[in-house]
Amino acid sequence: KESRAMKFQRQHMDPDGLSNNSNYCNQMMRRRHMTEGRCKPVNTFVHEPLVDVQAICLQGNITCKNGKPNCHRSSSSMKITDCRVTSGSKYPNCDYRTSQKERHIIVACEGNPYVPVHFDA
Ligand code: UM3
Repeated sequence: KESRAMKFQRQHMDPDGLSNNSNYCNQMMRRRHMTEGRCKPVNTFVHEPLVDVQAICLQGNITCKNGKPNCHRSSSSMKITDCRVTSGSKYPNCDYRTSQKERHIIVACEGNPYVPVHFDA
């Protein structure tokens, strides 16, 4: 079974990916199996080395949007791509808008080893 840590990597990690084309989200959301059963409405991919994203679990501890205490904010800004389903998108033809950004990101971490399991913001 896929662990929560592996699920985070499938849904949110694309270290070598360049999203410099408007089809990035359409391709990646399908390739990473987030368009099965429904179109996942919002999803962020991070274009930084896995070790750097795992290291966020050791950085500033904050409260998550759901009120749990295990969120962490990256001390540096990171290259990311936000994928957001378009208003005209109709399952099973999931259509996404691709937006490249550089932001501090917030992830939730769990387990031993203490690793990212959820993208909070
Ligand atoms: N989500 C992102 N990026 C955002 C906001 C939300 O990827 O900027 C994802 C994270 C959650 C889901 O999925 O939307 C519901 O909040 P996850 O827990 O599998 O990471």
